[in-house]
Amino acid sequence: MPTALITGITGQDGSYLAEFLLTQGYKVVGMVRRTSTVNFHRITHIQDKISLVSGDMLDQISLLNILEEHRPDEVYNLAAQSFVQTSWPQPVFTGEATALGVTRILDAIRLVDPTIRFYQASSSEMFGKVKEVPQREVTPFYPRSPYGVAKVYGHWITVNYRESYNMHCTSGILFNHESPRRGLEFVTRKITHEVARIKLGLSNELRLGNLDSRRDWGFAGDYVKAMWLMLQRGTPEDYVIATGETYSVNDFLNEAFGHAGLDWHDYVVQDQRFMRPAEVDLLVGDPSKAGADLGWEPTVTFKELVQMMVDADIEMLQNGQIPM
Ligand code: NDP
Ligand code: GDR
Repeated sequence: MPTALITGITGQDGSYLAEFLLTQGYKVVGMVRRTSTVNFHRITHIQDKISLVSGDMLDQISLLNILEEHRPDEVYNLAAQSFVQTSWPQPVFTGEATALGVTRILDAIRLVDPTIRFYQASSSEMFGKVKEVPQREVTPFYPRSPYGVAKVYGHWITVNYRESYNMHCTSGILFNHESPRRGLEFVTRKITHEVARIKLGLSNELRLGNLDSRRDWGFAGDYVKAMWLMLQRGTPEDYVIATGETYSVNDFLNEAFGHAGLDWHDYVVQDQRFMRPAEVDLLVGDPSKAGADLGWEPTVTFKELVQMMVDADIEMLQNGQIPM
């Protein structure tokens, strides 16, 4: 039975990846950081099937000890300060967790067992002010936030360990992927959760920032499978994972409110607080290399994704559940 270590298992992707690896027969070890309140709501349903260990991307010793004790075959490094907007007021913390954290875990792997296969959660935010459309593995980076800069560091240190130490290190350049488990602060979930509240008479306003930015939105459940496929390759390489389609925040609003029988113009207010100091206007990925090498393709359309999220939020509120 192969063993996989997931950092960031309490996050959106960590929970889907853990579920997927269990179906593949893995022993799943998840690293969680100490918090004063337990935040295992995304993994409660599988908690008896996985092992949780305590560690932090800021603490090298904890990473070394976890690797020594559990000797994983594969490490999926999903842990990060992942909210772009927070990276401006917290640029140093973002760099510590999202950039230097990658070096900490890579070097711990090098010391404990350099044959461990490693996946790094790179991001389309690295393309930032895009240099070509659509973006491919070879498109130059131009990050537009401290988060994007930190991810570029994480990306290149992963490539560097692959080339310096001949380690099986892969960087997946994933475009935005969403689900009913998406954090409430990200624009898609913020919209679908508020649509549900408005529909149920609990709210009558949604305050947003830039409605014109365009993203390539896919379903998180599809994207974690691509992470695993990358580590099964004999030769480690980097891959863009995306749908190849782009929609604006406006389009998302139309679809989400429309699905609930509402008109977003009646509820949405633009608010300066949610505007960013620098914006990434347009992202759209070209996943053809992943299609050719990994046989990967997305299975959920934009419309299906939005409807899935709205339906899940309405159901969650109707059942009185705490939002994930
Ligand atoms: P989330 O924000 O949902 O999850 C982030 C995870 O990282 C959480 O489990 C969090 O723990 C953990 N974490 C944060 N800081 C630390 C730390 N110092 N030590 C240990 N754990 C820490 O992100 P997603 O699941 O959406 O994304 C997963 C990864 O993929 C991230 O690296 C993100 O940057 C990247 N990515 C995501 C994309 C997306 O569209 N979702 C696209 C491209 C890349 P806690 O629960 O305690 O906060
Ligand atoms: P992003 O996701 O920055 O692309 O990063 P987010 O959903 O936060 O923003 C997408 C776009 O929507 C605009 N926007 C708003 N965003 C938020 N959060 N809140 C608002 O009120 C709002 N109004 C408009 C933003 O300006 C932006 O243009 C996500 C994260 O998961 C990263 O970790 C990951 O690397 C990238 O996707 C790929």
